[in-house]
Amino acid sequence: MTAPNVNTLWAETLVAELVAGGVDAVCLSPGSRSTPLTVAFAEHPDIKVFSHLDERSAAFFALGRARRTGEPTPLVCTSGTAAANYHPAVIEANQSGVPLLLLTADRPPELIDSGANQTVDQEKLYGDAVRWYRDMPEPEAEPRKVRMLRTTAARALAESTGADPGPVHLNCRFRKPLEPTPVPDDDPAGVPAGWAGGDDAAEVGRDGPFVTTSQGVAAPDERTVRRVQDTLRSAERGLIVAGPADQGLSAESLERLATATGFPVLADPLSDLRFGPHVDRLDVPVCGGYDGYLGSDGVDEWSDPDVVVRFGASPTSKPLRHYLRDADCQQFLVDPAGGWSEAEFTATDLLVADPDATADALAAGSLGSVAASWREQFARAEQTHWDAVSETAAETYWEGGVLSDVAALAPDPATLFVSNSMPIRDMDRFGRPRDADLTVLGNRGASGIDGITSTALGAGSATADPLVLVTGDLAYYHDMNGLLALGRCAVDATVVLLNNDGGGIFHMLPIDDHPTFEDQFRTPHGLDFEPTEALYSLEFERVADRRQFRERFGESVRADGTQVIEVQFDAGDSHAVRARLAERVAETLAGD
Ligand SMILES: Cc1ncc(C[n+]2csc(CCOP(=O)(O)OP(=O)(O)O)c2C)c(N)n1
Ligand SMILES: [Mg+2]
Repeated sequence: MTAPNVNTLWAETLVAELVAGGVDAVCLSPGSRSTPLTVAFAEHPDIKVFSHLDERSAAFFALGRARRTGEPTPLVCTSGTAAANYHPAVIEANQSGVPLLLLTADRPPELIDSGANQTVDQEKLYGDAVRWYRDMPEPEAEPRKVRMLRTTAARALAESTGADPGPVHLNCRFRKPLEPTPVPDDDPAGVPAGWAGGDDAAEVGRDGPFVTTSQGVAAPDERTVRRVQDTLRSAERGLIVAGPADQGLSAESLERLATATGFPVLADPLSDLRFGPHVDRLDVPVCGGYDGYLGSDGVDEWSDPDVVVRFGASPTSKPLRHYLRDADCQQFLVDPAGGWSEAEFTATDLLVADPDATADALAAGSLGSVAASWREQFARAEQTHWDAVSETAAETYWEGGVLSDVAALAPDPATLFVSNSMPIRDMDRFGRPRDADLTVLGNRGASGIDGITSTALGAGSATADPLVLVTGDLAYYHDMNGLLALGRCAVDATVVLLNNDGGGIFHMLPIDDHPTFEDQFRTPHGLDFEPTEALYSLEFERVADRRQFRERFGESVRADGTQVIEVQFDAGDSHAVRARLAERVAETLAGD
């Protein structure tokens, strides 16, 4: 490797090792201090560059890519507040276990706290929200240091992936010259003569990554497997609950466990198990309507489950979380990260092991059979719920009806990103399980309404699937900057914009009748989003009813380019429909 100066050498070495470790894309934002990294990434032939002008959007875009792929896409920004703009996405990545690799450029240490321009304290900027932090030493063409650099690249990738994935932060210090300008080899910023000609591994690297990391898969030990199997075998009313997880339990392992146990499956829309061929193939019901009927009067009389096997994070559905909280039974939580994601404190057993390895090991034994009446109870409740959803959709159009249509009409395959607030709740309640390869993603780690568009577009950039984003109006407003990625990063999407002029979710809270409700909670803004069409070169269309929506949605998912389909609702009316629908289900179930 020939490098004009030590910064170039350092950055090229880091990038080469990341590429050797599997990195094939980067999110770059403009700035001066990051010049060595930016040039090294931009000029690498095997790197696809996603250029972002806004670091907050950049980090959410990288988050979205990682949600879709399970692999980190490095982020590069300059020093100062640029790095702080990564923070919201870092928090989300930390709390939902998504790989991120943050390469923040920084000044040499003597300039910290000196009044130097664009210089802030970037040491451990993201606190405990990262899996690993490293304040990188200043670049130097010294074999031991360069071996450290190569090893650091391998370690950064390993620390951000594996059983407990998350963000990794390397604070990269550079002193001038930052550009690839030649510096004499006897200058401190120069590369010593003969460096490029050596064959030391520090100088040229290895054939492949400098350090190959192999991460084992934790399987439960035999005694644990036997103990859990004994409990499952004696159960009459077992359940499998699949919570949110981007790279969690596979459909194949779920099928094996569900077949062996006969337990109904309650599949969160973010579990990647709500949709897929297993839905029709399994004899046990794969349930998606539980948010609408658990906790209703008709279900009150049901017996509690006597055992629950849970995968993934806490379910999106509050009625399900409460149902599990109130069930006096043994609950096994399988969590490879050992993260104790247990807001209701209902688990009685934590199995720190790989979900597939655990499900497969449990399914290998004979587990007896669960009472048929237990399964039928869920199957009947599901049927009642979905009948009520389609009858209601035929009579009236409400926000939940849009989510029901999106789940039913999304092409196979498709990637769906669903915003926080009511859209994800409505997808949870009204997105009917079906045999289609739908990857449904959301930001439920910290449930922010920021960065939604960018995360969706990042996910879209990592797949050939058609991309659908369902967003609320405040979430759309919050990340309008993210729309620039449509053109700059060449991503197409169908954006379903549910515009109820403010935060419709707040109607569900007791603050609903307080004098401050309108101005400080619902916050109607009256914004007309149509001009985003001209600003971001997309097609914007407002539809008036269900027929129009279904027609435009169907056209858009097959079309090139990006279409924003806005549907306007009154949030109060939508809540009234949700309530009526739930009553209808409860009455039918109570009458059964
Ligand atoms: C960054 C951030 N700020 C504030 C909130 C609090 N919050 C939760 S939902 C919501 C309203 C969202 O409005 P919209 O996107 O229009 O969805 P709707 O409630 O209408 O379904 C707000 C402000 C949040 N979750 N994240
Ligand atoms: Mg809204």
